[in-house]
Amino acid sequence: MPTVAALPFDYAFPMAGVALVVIDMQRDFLEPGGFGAALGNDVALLAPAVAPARALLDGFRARGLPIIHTREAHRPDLSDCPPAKRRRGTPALRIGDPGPMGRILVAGEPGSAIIPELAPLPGETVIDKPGKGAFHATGLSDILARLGVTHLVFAGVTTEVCVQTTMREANDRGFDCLLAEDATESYVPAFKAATLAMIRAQGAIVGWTAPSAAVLAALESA
Ligand code: TIU
Repeated sequence: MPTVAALPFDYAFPMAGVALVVIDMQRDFLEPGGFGAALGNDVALLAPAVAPARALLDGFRARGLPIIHTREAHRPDLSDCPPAKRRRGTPALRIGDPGPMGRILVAGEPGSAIIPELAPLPGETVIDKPGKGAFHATGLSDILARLGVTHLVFAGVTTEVCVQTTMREANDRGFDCLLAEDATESYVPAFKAATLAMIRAQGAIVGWTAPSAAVLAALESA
């Protein structure tokens, strides 16, 4: 089996059972004028994850391996947005409000799109999710079961919010999960570092972490 030099120890995965999950690499989080900026964040902090995420996409695409893209995006009528989520905090713009990239965090609006560099290709799965975790109120479990997937490699944003939540959901569902360290970013660098540490603590209590190059090296060895 291909084996990634990972922390806290090697991560082996079957080629027939691995998928790449790219979390929420949307204009709403990575560009000015979207949800991330409305919450008061410096969106430029997420940019370093783009090239490593693209390298992982290229590696999985070259081998015909399954790829799942997620978007945090609500229905236009906000029927899948809990009022508590919309009320939370004192953002400049709330979910559903009109902004420079269309309505904030609403499916089909320009801000909801995945950034062009990481745009899904035909045949790749795209999941709109109303929560931070990608398993909550989506068909992701069924999709992965149909594909026979047991091992998930994660990239995307933000590390401690949607990526970590989804990894924890996946871990509880029995998947072996690895987070590509350089293909994820946070608006709060200390939170990224803490998340990587807590994922792999206690003997991979949530999963593994490794540089994207180590994942690609394992794919190449297969
Ligand atoms: N605010 C923040 O860091 N993240 C989110 O709201 N969503 C995702 O992480 N995708």
